[in-house]
Amino acid sequence: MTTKRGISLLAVAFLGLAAAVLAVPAHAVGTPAGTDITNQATVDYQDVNGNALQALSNIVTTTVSQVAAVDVSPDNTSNADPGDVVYYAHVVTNNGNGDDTFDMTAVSSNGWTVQIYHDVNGNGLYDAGTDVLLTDTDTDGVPDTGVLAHDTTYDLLVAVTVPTGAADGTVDTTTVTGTSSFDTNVFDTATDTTTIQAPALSVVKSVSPLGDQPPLTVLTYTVVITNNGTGQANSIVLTDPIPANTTYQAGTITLNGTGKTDAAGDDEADYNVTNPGEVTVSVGSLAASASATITFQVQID
Ligand SMILES: [Ca+2]
Ligand SMILES: [Ca+2]
Ligand SMILES: [Ca+2]
Repeated sequence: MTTKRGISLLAVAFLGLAAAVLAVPAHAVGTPAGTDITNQATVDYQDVNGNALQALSNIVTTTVSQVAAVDVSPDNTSNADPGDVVYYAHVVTNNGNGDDTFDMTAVSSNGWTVQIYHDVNGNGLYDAGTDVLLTDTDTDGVPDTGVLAHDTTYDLLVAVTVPTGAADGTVDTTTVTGTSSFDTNVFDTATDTTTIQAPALSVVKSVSPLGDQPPLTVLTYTVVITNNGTGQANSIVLTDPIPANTTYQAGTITLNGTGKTDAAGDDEADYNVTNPGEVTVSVGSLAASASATITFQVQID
C-alpha cells in the first residue's frame, strides 16, 4: 500500500514536471489554426490459405479552427514631476493560434494626454526618430499592432504626459487595452500608475519683538520657507519690500544663520539692488521637507 502510494505520487510529480517542461514552448491555445488533423484505419487479415490481405479505411479530416488570445504586460508604476512625459514599456503577445491584429487603447484616469508608440528597437525606452506612433493598419479607426503571427510579441511604449499644474500627490492610472480583431470579445489590459511629486512651498513670517512698539525700535523679520511637497523646488527667490515708516538696517540679512552683504553679486542676497527698496535672496533649491530661514532688520522711523 505504502509502495503503491509512493509510486503514484512519483508518477504525479513526473507528469507535473513533464507538463511544466512542455508548457514552455507550447502554443497557448494549442495547435495552429488551419492545421489538418487526418486519420485513417488499417485492417490486416488473411484468407483461408494464410495470404496476408489489407483493407484501408477512408481518410477523415478535421481542420483546427482559430481561437484568439492576447496578453498585455506588465503593470508599471512610476513617480513623475509636473510636465514630465513618462514612458511605460509593454509587451503584447498573440497567445491565439492564428494571425491576429490587436487594437490598442490607453486611457488616463485623469484625462491626461496619452500616446502609444511602437518600441521599434525593443529597448523599453523612447528613442526619438526610431520609435514611432502606432498606426491604424486595418483602418478600423483604432491604432493597432499590425498582423501578429501566433506566439509572437510586439513592443509598445505608452507615453503619459503629466500636466504642468498637476498637484503634489496626484495619482493617475492609465489603462492599456489590447483587443483581438479576430474576436473582439477577447482583450487584455495592463495599468500604468503615475504618482506626482511636486514641490509645495509654505512661507511663514514672524517679527520680533512682538506687539506694539515705539519709534526707533529695531524689528527683526524672520521668513521660513518650507517645502511641504514631495518634489524638489528650484530657483527659489525671496523678495521682501521694506515697510513704509521703517529704515532698513544695513548688513542685517542672514540666510540659514549666515550673514550676507547688502551688495549684489557677491552672495545670495542684496538690498536695494536687484529690487529697489527690497531685500532679495536667491535661496536656490529645497528638497522635499527641507526649509530655509531668512532674517533682516528694520528700524521704526
Ligand atoms: Ca526604443
Ligand atoms: Ca486598427
Ligand atoms: Ca550680497
